[in-house]
Amino acid sequence: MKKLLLVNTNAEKSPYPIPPLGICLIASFLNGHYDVKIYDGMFDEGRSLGSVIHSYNPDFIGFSIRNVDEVVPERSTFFIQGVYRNFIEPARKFTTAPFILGGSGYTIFPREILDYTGADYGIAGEGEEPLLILLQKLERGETVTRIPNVYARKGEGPRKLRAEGDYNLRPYSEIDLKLDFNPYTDRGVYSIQTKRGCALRCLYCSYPLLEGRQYRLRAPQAIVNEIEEASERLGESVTFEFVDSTFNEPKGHAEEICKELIRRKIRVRLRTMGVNPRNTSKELFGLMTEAGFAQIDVTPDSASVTVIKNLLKGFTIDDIRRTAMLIREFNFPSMWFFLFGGPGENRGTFNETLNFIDNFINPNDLVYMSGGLRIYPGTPLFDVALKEGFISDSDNLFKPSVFYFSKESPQAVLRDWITEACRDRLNCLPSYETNAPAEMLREAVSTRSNQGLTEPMFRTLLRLRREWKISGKL
Ligand code: B12
Repeated sequence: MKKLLLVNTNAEKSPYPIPPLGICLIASFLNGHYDVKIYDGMFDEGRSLGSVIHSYNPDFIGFSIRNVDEVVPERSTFFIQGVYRNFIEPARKFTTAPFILGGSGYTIFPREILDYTGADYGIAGEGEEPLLILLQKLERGETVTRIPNVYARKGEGPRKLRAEGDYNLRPYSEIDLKLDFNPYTDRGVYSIQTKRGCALRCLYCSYPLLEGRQYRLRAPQAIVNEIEEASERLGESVTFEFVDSTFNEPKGHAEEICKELIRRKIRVRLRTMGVNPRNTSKELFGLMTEAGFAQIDVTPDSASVTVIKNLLKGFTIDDIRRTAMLIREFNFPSMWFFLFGGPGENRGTFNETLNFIDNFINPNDLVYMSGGLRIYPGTPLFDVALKEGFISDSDNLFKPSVFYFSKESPQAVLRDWITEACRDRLNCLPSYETNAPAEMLREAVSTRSNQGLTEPMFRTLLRLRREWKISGKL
């Protein structure tokens, strides 16, 4: 059997180290077809990649590329540089095997990243089936053209990206059996995907491009089986995190997952990002509480009637208000995400959102405030930015600094508004300040273990932030 080495090139530890779900799913899928080994660069950061290649001697190497940049205008980290320098360039010294790229970051800039790294092939979007087809063709020495989702270094890209078939029948990731999960248990999570696809059409968002526009749901029973099996292996300390772009879309799926967890009395810690205000209800929040959700992220982006309409969010101000009231009623620790600077943003709309924060959000909950919308190719925002003359056809969007700001909220002005708003509100953080100081993080970790606190980390950090501000330490 031919050998495939899959390399996780993501070494980013903020906000916490994220286990490489994508390549673990691919490894499960290829089981029986190829001998697959995973090299996890999260903690080793490429240091022993050369010796792994030397001893394993793979026939093919796949590199997973998750992040391109931080999506924060004030930070210019360009992750692809590190991916090349720490993984791809050194690996080339040890082997002539074909290099195949994939991952969400790769999918946004497939041609650019192939050119930047000099790799042989790239797969945009879901990796499982296209990778199997590509490997089989390579093994047979056939020419690689027109495989869906596959880019070749030389030659055309695929005509049309397609989303794959029945996601429900896929084997589980079994992340902890594929790599050393111990370093992730500290602050990390076990990632679970409940579906693929996003049918929403938010102006700036890349998710539908990455996952397709059609929902492909996994059966609640399979999701709960996966959680149960992993929790039996890993014990109670692990938190399961749903990584769906939007957890509660389409309506009913999240409810069914919670019901299955409750019915089978699975007692685990759960958290999720991407609670969309559109389909929140008393029933959903009640079920999430009973199922064991310890924390949720809510992502309205704005609470201005004009801006949410312009961002094509598909929900109304009433949906956001109802969500905030439900969160207070159920006392759900929540992180809120607001994104300012979209089309139509001005001082008035900014104030509308601030009023919402003041009147509806629990002061013990965290509010992230970002300014500027990253412009990705293929999104409706790209067309708006082009039409407004904000970018031109020849601009290189691959650079980590291409953001949209409305005419009435340019970058410097918006930054002042956000800084001032956060100064007066201790639970609000600007996106360029979201990393807690190392000393605060250490104190939070020791307070939590001394006092046996099980509250979400952000609540402990918020309390410390208040204490440090009052005592003048911050
Ligand atoms: C969930 C999520 C988070 C969660 C992670 C929680 C967790 N437990 O994993 C949180 C909120 C913490 C987070 C944080 C960040 N995120 Co995030 N996140 C996502 C999201 C919504 C889903 C990722 C996921 O797990 N998908 C499910 C898995 C199964 O898919 P996958 O890994 O992509 O793998 C598939 C394919 O990509 C492919 N594939 C993967 N690897 C390989 C390798 C090969 C060889 C092949 C052939 C194929 C292949 O096949 C896989 C299976 O089909 C994506 C957007 C999206 N819809 O993809 C953004 C996304 C990945 N995040 C992004 C970013 C930027 C970040 C942050 C840097 C933001 C910040 N400033 O803090 C951090 C980085 C964190 C870190 N340590 O790396 C960007 C990355 C692109 C970019 N612009 O750089 C994305 C794409 C969102 C966006 N803006 O468009 N994120």
